[in-house]
Amino acid sequence: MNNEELMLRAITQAEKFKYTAKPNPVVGAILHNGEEIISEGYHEKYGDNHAEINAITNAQKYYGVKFKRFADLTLICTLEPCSHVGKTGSCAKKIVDVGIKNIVIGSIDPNPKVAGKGIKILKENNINVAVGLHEKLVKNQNKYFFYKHQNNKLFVTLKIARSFDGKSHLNSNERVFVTSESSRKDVQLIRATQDAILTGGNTLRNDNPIMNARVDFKVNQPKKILLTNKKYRKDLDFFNEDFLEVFKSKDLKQILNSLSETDICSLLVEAGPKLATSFLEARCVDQIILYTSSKALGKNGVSWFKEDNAIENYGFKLESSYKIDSDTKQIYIKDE
Ligand code: AOF
Ligand code: ZN
Repeated sequence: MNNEELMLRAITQAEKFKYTAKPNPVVGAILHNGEEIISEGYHEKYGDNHAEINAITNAQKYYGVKFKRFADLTLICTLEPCSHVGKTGSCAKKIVDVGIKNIVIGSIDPNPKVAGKGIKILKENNINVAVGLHEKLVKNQNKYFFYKHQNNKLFVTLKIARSFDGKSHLNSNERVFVTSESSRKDVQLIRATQDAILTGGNTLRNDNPIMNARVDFKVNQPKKILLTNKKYRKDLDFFNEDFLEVFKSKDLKQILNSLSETDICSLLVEAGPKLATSFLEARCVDQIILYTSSKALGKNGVSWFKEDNAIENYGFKLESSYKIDSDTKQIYIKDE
């Protein structure tokens, strides 16, 4: 197996941990001697060891058996080894300490805490470093992480579920399911991919939502954020251990800026028509996921938007369209 094949393997295997590593990137590392893989390591869970540390620890079991010196091995890393001491130690320093001399990296880490500093440490210690093998795949695999650090803001997705006649809910606030069970299951999968979910006081009061990802696999649950300047009950399920913060301000840009100081990269907005419209008007949305039911809510329904074609009016274009039972799911992205 050559470096390219092993990089593809590291990328593919790292993908398994995309729901548990987030909001961190998924990262894979493989140590090989040109003929065989000595060890592999992955960043399996947010807060746990980084990929390189796992690969080095796993290799140490074969020290003197499968290899004599780390200097005889090549390390494949999908992402630049970190320079900082975060929740665990610095990967670049560990690589220097064990004496690895050859490294192939997929992409530079865009996180300003690292961004080239890891590679600098490696080079200063006379390690051969090659960067850029399957860089695009690594960037795509960690889309939200790269978007955040390259644009200095979160990637914001707005979810809308509407009836055939463009309504969100009944004006009596009586709870009705607008879209099908399969569409609602799909929303759970979307939640599982996100670092945080934001909702407003009206949704909290009317629906009493838990706003977690109810899926049958392990997830580092999205952090929950509430936007309201009115009173709310604090004994609701929403305020469990994944609850992060309540914002009273109406300044959405400022709220998003303050969230981007945390390690959150992606945000799902699941709110009612008023807050959804505020996000769109403030141009704070990168993507809209729209579920449309085949059923109408009629004259007692509350409309999402004033005009039927509102999404295009906010500067979005249709990217893809799917059928879910009798509903449709459409993804809109910014028309730039
Ligand atoms: C690596 N290897 O496997 C990963 C890296 O909070 P911490 O200490 O876990 O650090 C998280 C940051 O480290 C993350 O934002 C990204 O810049 C980098 N991720 N780096 O060397 C890894 N997952
Ligand atoms: Zn690291």
